[in-house]
Amino acid sequence: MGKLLKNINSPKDVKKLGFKKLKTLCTELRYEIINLVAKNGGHLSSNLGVVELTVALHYVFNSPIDKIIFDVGHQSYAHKMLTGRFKKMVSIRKSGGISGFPNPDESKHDAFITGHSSTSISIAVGISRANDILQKHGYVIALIGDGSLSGGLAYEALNNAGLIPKNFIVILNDNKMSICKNVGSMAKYLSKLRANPVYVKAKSTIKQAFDHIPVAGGKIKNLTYKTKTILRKFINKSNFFEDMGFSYYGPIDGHNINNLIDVFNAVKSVNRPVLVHVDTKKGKGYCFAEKNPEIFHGAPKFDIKTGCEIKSENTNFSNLFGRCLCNFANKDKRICAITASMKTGTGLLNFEKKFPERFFDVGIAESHAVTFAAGLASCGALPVFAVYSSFLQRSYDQIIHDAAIGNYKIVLAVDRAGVIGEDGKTHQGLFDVSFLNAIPNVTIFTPGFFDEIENMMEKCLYKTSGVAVIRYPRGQEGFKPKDFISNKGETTFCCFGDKSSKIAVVTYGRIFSEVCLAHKKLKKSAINIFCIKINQIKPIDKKLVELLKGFDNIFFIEEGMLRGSVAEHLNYLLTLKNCRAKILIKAVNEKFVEQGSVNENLKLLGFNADSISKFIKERIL
Ligand SMILES: Cc1ncc(C[n+]2csc(CCOP(=O)(O)OP(=O)(O)O)c2C)c(N)n1
Repeated sequence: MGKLLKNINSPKDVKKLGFKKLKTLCTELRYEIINLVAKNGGHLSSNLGVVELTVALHYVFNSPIDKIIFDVGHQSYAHKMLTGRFKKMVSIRKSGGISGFPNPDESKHDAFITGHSSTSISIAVGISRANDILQKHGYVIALIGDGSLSGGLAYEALNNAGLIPKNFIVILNDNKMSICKNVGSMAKYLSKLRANPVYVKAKSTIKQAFDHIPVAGGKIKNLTYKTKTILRKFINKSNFFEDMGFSYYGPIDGHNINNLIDVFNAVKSVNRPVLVHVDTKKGKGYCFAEKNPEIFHGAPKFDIKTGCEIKSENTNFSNLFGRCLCNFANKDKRICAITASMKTGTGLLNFEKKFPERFFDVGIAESHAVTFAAGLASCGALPVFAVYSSFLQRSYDQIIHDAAIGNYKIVLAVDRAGVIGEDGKTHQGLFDVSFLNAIPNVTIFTPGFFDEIENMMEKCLYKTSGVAVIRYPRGQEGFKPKDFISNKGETTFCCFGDKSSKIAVVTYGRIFSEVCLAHKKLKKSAINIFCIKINQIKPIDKKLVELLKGFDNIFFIEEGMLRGSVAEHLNYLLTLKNCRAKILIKAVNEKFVEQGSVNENLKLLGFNADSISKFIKERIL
């Protein structure tokens, strides 16, 4: 396989192919994408859905002069293969390898870095305006999914984009899915557009329709092929996108490459912003992904023949959190759960089944989720918003302005805290502690072991006021020494190791397991350390500061950013107490952490047992 692909070094080579060969190219791309994701894991369904779309874009437009911006960017594998990276794709998502998302450092054809959703139209508006100011030429094309169109940023951008005079194209890739089935009024509206009998039955030709479009220098004539697709504009003039200042075309069949090419060619000449509504199937061409696009949205390695995961995850923090929340919700009818399009990843599937009237999927709308939660709380409900650390970044002002200032009781269950592995720098969960640390009326709990979740959840729900945060990593708990007494997260901090030691090693969350392993290693070199695990990192218990005052060496190991860290704050509190200990902090400083497995990331950052013991050994007084 890959006969054509092997010879494609840039989009110029795509343009040389005839229509028949373009179809073969699509087949090759699908084959390669399936094989690649089966081996490396990655975003399968979304990539299979945009193969024809991507080929058509590179056939018609002229990247990198024309800029193609992929929203989220998880669907850019075919684009990468067509832009000189086919042979390097084996390294996708691996340490030092090709990114699973667009990355301008990797190729001039990746117009902009993406990873979080709903940014593409804003980016495109910026590029388009810059082109005007700097008198540069070229089309700007934003590719956005129907799921990402549930994010507020997309509407702010549409609001600005409607006035752009030309060369501005939004392609709405409508596969009816976010990660799960798409939700909300816009999803319903799109289904109405798709279900319109004109789309389904029309026999008109594109030529007939395009004859009416005002273009530079007259009307488009002589389009050569016939298709059932007709431009909806002429059948139903009133539609949301038209009202926002766009010329709307579609829906068109996103797997018919000839159609796509003709429509893209035609809209090039429209002197208004254009929105092309493309109907695609998530997982197209791989039966298991077509049947179950959600499982193959972000898939671990799998067996191609059976579609089964090679390594499935057992009990993990996310599903334990979900179970625990259900138990509390059984007893307390005020409790509701909120997700921003991540119900499976955050462990809320059972909650949805058991308490559908108290479950809210708000779409990819993290900012709204927090303010919505504050609104619920203001009237006596007890909302829990489960969200990945990285996506919580979207809600910063809402946490301060809408929840914390009013001291409303909302719970943030912050999943994927810490390094997250293969998705890389756009998805790392390394900032939440720093940005939450600055906000008054916020309490933060950090379980490192499964048996701590319940107590900490209870504290979040009933024993704190204001914004209560419980943050935990992806996956399993780490090493737990047999003689470690955790108090199941009841205390604000707990300890392990040699009480008479003058060396304290302070940490929280999963890194405590690495510190305990380092304790074992150091013991072999006759170095005894006292390990402290903080369970409540904000506010810090005064008793912890008193305890730490008695040590000669204090090491803080923190899987998060240095600035705004717990270590930085504890250091400050110790200075106020005239503590004379030598204090050293290991945290992430002034860098974005690249992709790699979690273990590779932890090692690279110096957070695994080997690095921690070395760090301590080399620096003790
Ligand atoms: C701000 C933000 N929240 C959540 C996510 C996680 N996420 C990645 S892809 C995706 C679904 C996107 O749906 P859509 O735009 O329709 O693209 P599709 O995968 O269906 O092609 C979600 C929720 C994200 N990337 N960014």
